[in-house]
Amino acid sequence: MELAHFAADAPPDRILDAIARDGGAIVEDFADPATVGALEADYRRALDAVSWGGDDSDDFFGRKTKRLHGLLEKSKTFGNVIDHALGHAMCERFLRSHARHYRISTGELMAIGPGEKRQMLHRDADSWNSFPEPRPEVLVSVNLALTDFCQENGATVVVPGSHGWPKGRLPQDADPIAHAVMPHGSALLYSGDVWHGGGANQTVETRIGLYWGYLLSWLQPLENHLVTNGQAALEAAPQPAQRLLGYDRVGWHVQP
Ligand SMILES: O=C(O)CCC(=O)C(=O)O
Repeated sequence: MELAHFAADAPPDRILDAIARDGGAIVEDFADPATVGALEADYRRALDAVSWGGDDSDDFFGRKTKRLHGLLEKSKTFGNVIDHALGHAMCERFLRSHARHYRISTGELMAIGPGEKRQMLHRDADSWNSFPEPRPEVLVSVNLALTDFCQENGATVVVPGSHGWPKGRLPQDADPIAHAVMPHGSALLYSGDVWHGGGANQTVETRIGLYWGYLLSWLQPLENHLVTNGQAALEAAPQPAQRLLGYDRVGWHVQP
């Protein structure tokens, strides 16, 4: 099974309809080559400084995976890429009926190294799991491929349609899965409710994905961006990025 693929200039509603139907879709050329090149160079430098697995190492976080946070401080290009028209369009469609604003919950660079096993399937929105059902959509996410993603090197595994499953239904081996196979510069856009996970990497190369998730503004982001990035990086960021990273005064006064 495959997720729908779109060119970056496809009508946004077609992309959003596919996400609503399948729980995820792939957009090619989501970021231009200069942006992808800058992000890759900055994060490869930062990746060299951390060890595989790290303190969080377990079957979920991965023993042959490297993860980075504080992504704005490590690359100012992060502040541009999160302010993406399709990211905003996803939020308008899936989040805005439940909130006046949305912001980034966490930015995470996920580098899946050679020999990494397939990650357990999970739903990102389960980080905010105390809602009565049916719960509103709380999170929509982007995983931007900084290297090519293929089935052999750990392309994200998605269970299409599973974002609509009732609470308590768990993925079974017989459920069809899709691998988010895509060239670098493409992005997997997906619902916080869709079951998914990192794929196994059976190659000798590292697969690098740049993740960020847009969250309803009245929920607690997983990352405290001021702590992970520091004030100087946030001060230097463009205003839309500051706002998305919670470095603004929204909420101090009533907005029309
Ligand atoms: O790296 C990926 O493809 C997805 C990983 C993931 O979903 C996670 O670590 O939460």
